[in-house]
Amino acid sequence: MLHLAALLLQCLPLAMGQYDRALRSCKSRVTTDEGTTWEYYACQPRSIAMKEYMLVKVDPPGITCGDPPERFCTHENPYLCSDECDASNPDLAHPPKLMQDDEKYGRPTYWQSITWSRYPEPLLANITMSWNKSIELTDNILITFEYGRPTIMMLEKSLDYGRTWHPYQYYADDCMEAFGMPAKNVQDLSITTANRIICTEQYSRWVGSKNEKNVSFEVRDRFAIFAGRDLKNMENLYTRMESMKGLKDFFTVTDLRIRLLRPALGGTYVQRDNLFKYFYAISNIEVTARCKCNLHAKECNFKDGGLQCECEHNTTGSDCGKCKKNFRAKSWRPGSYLPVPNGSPNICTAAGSAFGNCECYGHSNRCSYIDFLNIVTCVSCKHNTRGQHCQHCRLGFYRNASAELDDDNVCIECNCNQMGSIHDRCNETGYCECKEGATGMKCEDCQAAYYWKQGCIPNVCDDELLICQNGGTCLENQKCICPSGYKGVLCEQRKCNSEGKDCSTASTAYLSLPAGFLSALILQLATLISS
Ligand SMILES: *[C@@H]1O[C@H](CO)[C@@H](O)[C@H](O)[C@H]1NC(C)=O
Ligand SMILES: *[C@@H]1O[C@H](CO)[C@@H](O)[C@H](O)[C@H]1NC(C)=O
Ligand SMILES: *[C@@H]1O[C@H](CO)[C@@H](O)[C@H](O)[C@H]1NC(C)=O
Ligand SMILES: *[C@@H]1O[C@H](CO)[C@@H](O)[C@H](O)[C@H]1NC(C)=O
Ligand SMILES: *[C@@H]1O[C@H](CO)[C@@H](O)[C@H](O)[C@H]1NC(C)=O
Ligand SMILES: *[C@@H]1O[C@H](CO)[C@@H](O)[C@H](O)[C@H]1NC(C)=O
Ligand SMILES: [Ca+2]
Repeated sequence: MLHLAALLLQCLPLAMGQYDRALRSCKSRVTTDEGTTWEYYACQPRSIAMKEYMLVKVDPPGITCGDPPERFCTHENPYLCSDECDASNPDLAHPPKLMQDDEKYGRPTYWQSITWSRYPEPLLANITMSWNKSIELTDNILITFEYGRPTIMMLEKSLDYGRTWHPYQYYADDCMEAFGMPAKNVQDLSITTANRIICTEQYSRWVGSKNEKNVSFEVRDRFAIFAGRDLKNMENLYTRMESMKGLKDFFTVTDLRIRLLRPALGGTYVQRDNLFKYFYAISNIEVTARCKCNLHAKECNFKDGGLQCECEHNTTGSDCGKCKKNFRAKSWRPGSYLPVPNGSPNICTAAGSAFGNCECYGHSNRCSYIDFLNIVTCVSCKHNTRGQHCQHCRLGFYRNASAELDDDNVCIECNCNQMGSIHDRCNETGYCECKEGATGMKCEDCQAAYYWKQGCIPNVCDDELLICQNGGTCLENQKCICPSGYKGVLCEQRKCNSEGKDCSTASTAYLSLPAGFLSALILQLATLISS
């Protein structure tokens, strides 16, 4: 079996098919003296034309031509502006879906933008392609432009379903001028720079709109850096994918975005008197890739509106990215391309089959038997877990109630405010235990009548109960600034001067009554006297 696969690899035509035909089975039945059992291998789905499954969005709104109807002309025929784009007429409309249709017969169908009538304001458009699934590119991305390729554009990618975007490749007729980057070709790259983001001038110079229509993102040429010109030595590529950090991810995307930044100019500067010949038109976007299934599936099917791996090896998830329930004796691992040619399946094993009956929820790879307790326990629980089955959170962490017990992020740090809390532990809902005067989930706030100064300190004065008397003003709840002639914490005492013989009696009276009460009393007296 092993030898046959290796033999097949060497004899197949040396095209994409070779890369594709590797690792096509996840298991096979083997017969030994003891009977029949299964043997498991790393496996991956075949690569397919992904344009069929992509969701295309064009931005900004209103960038598609035809609403209102518009005339345009071509660089080849710049003074014959008889072509028309009209969104309401199916024969003259150029909606985005024409970038991904099948063109078996006749003339190309294409999406087209409005013309550059707002020159010199730049004519910008984004074309975003989404799969809602991680996919791994296996061949060049080809974008086919009718009426000339853009002078400046770039390709971006996302690995997280469109939340964050990263440049993938820059394209310009003058890379230095457009992006401040030196021009490079993928052929200039080496083993250590194979996943470098470059700017290329190869697809942006004017060569006539009929001669060269494609703009490419060169996946094959990058593979060839490892596998040789004719992609004969794919094993070397696989080996590198396992060992070179970021190489596998470089070819993985969930979304792609073409940013069109300046249309074809026909080999000359912009002619302001005829702006009808500047626009974008794309007839096809070819993305060849396979579903990313972490080498745990050989099929990937369109289901419930999206592509989904048919996970084997007792894995699950849209990318087979975790172990099935009850198969979490060890942490999940992706399959490996190594050793060639069959790789390693790294299957998920049933709890109980590895060592006694010890489930560790994927937070530990090791169990150990404790003699005097007569139990088997998980060793070195990871992800801030603890306990016999790594089923509890370490002190200073609390359980995320909406996460499964085997989630890597099941334990969330308490993050108690050091000044405001008694210790760094929290209860099951993440609340910390607060020192006197502190409040809030993390004890980061103060209760009323306290102020924050490396913890919560009781107010000396404020606007409610501890009001500064006799016209004093409260400074940051920390002290009353008294007018001259008064003193005391709340300025409640008259300063004694040489003739003030009442002042000692007055101050005793003041002191024996609460300040608030006293001010209310004075106020009442004053109203009595004045009425
Ligand atoms: C295109 O997308 C980029 C982010 O990837 C964004 O900054 C830019 O504003 C978008 N342009 C248009 C015309 O929507
Ligand atoms: C994306 O795929 C996931 C499952 O893989 C599904 O739950 C979700 O609804 C999909 N989202 C969209 C927008 O289709
Ligand atoms: C351009 O790309 C298309 C696929 O979209 C392909 O059929 C065609 O042969 C390519 N043309 C050139 C010149 O590479
Ligand atoms: C997965 O689990 C099932 C039992 O549910 C078992 O029959 C099968 O052999 C397991 N597969 C692998 C690859 O371990
Ligand atoms: C808890 O887990 C859920 C599900 O995995 C996740 O969506 C959520 O962000 C987590 N909450 C926190 C606070 O990390
Ligand atoms: C955690 O503490 C907060 C605040 O004291 C309380 O409201 C909550 O009920 C507590 N949760 C549990 C599970 O004890
Ligand atoms: Ca088309």
